[in-house]
Amino acid sequence: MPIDTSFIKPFIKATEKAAYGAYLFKGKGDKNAADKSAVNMMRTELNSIKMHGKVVIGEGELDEAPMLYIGETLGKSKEPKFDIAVDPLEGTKFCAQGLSNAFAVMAVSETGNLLSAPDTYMEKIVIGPNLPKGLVDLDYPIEKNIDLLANAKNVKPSALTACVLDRPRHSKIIEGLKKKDVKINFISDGDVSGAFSVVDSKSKNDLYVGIGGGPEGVLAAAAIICLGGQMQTRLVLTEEEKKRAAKLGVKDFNKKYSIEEMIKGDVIFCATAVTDGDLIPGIKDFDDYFEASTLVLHRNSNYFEKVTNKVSK
Ligand code: VTB
Repeated sequence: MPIDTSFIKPFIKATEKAAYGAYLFKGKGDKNAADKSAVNMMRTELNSIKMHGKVVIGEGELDEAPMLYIGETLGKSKEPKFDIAVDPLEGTKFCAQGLSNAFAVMAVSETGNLLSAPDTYMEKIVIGPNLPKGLVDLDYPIEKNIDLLANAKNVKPSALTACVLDRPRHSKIIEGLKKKDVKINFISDGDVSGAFSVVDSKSKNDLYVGIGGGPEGVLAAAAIICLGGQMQTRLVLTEEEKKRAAKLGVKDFNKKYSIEEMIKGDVIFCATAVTDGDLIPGIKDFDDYFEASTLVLHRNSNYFEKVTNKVSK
């Protein structure tokens, strides 16, 4: 069953409010305060919606997060039932340092349709739409993935650009990309927007690859699937984390997930910019209202808009 489009507006409001909450701490050097404020605002807003929402991706488990923890139920009625993935402040460092690309992000599906990824690392590889299914694979050497992608796009590897989180753990990937003369667009943080950049028509990235957060992987997948992109992921788990993953229902710790296995059925995705982003401008503050810009996607209705609203405080 698709999600009724009447829910789009209230969900946008939730990320708008979260973004404003974080914005109040923009450039103040305190990422925890910014995150807490975003969490608070988003939770209040979600609780005012006529739904029964369950947090499946959130701030952590109950013992580590008092609000928007995994399993928390939100909303003020018993129906309809939704699963909700939230990252009230994606890019806490960006916000605290007043840098671009901090967002409040959320995805909503019907019950059971979002992968319950634990808060651990996740390997990710993302390519855009209109490419053969299963073209690239996490188990192929990066050089092979580049050759396959270049071939499918009918260009030379040197014409491709890959987006990679700038981390020492990616040295092998970076080495391979350099060998193939692929251009690299390094990002310091924020791999939801990094992954999304591959499916946004304005962006020049052909590939997103590397290890980032698991929850961020599911959120990015929600947006990417709406635009027909492909994504493959695999959790990266320590022995301790395997126990946590098992509690969330993960049986095969080495499983490679396709995007269809991460996001089943219909989904709504909203991301409101806190600070100016590559795709949309950040919060603008006025006396009794603020202006917020949000990327909104709804899989079932093929809806993709960049929405700017004046929101009263
Ligand atoms: C990742 C990435 C996020 O933080 O979780 C990263 O998915 C943390 O990675 O988008 P490190 O542990 O290597 O710092 C973000 O970039 C921002 O929350």
